[in-house]
Amino acid sequence: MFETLDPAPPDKILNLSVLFKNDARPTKMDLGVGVYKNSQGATVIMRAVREAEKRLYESQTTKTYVGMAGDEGFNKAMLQLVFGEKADLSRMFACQTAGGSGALRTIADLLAKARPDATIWLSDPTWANHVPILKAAGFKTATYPYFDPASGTVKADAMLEGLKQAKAGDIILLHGCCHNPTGANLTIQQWAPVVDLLVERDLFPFVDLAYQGFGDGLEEDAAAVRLLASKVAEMAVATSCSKNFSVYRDRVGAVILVGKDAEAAKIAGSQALATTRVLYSMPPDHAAAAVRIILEDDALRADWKSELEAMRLRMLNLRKGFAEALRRQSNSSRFDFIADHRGMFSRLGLTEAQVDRLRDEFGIYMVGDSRFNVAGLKEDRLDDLAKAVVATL
Ligand code: HCI
Repeated sequence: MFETLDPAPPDKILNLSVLFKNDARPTKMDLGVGVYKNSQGATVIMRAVREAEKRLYESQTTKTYVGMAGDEGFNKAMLQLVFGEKADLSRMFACQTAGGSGALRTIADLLAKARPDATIWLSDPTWANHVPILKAAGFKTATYPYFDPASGTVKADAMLEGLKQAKAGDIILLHGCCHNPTGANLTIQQWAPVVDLLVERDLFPFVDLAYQGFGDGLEEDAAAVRLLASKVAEMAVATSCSKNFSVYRDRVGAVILVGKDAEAAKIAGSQALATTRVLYSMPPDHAAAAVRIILEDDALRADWKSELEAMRLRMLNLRKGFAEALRRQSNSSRFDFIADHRGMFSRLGLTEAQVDRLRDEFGIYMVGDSRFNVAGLKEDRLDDLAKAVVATL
């Protein structure tokens, strides 16, 4: 049996963490996997999460199943987080999933039941795991133009032209905010014609919202999803609590579906649950319960928001500081785009050979496409890093 198998290639992003751990150099820097770190390089448990876990520990009396959709209080709270506290949720459905990746795969399987012949269009570039997840659901994929490496901005006009290649009924995967891997995002003014095009051409929006709160703020980062929901008849959103609640290993995210009306959302939701039933039966509960406790409690919610905001502002400051350090060390404005980007990542625009050199010579770890994790930067080492980058140019 197993002799027929070849070894699977390692996940390129996760594998970097292993290489980093095995590097003995004290000056090494981990700018690889998208996990938030504080200025000491630690991924701490957020204060509100700790407190919610304490309350959960003290009040929980059973570990029996919660239900197919997970924690319904969590699901409602996620809908309010994404669409706003006062939003009309009557044609929305949400169910808890095992992380944002679990939500992506569940939506992909659901869409494959509804429209197996559709093509899913992805931004060029996109998160490396999007393609295998969508292919596993049986979809053909294609790309639309997105990032212009020369300017570090989104090619908004080319994107619109590219989307015109899609056939009615095709699915368009969009990063709701904080584009991974480029950090370059459409402004809300640039979103408007994209949304209009999707409506005109009957293209189905599938939004990956993994970094809400890491870009311009919790509400601002949901603006594109909210604009879409106000204009399109149907859409799907994969959300994640991994980053904004820092609960990575506990695996919490949600599938969100918007239907033509309440009845359509209910039917689509029942098929989403039939999908998770054959994937893993029921989602894990622990951190979803913690997130629900936080979002339903005014004081805990306020504390979570303020800690999340501090994380966001730290990344923004690091962006500014790193762009300035690169300006000093390179005597050029070539890297100024880093300060304009939002979210956890930007690409330096280096070749794979230059990325290898940064790792081998300087102990600086980033993904092969020169994507770096902003939260992995150290305030007091920005010039060291900038010098190393410039040395490879
Ligand atoms: C990322 O670094 O892009 C997000 C974290 C991640 C990486 C690889 C597999 C799952 C999650």
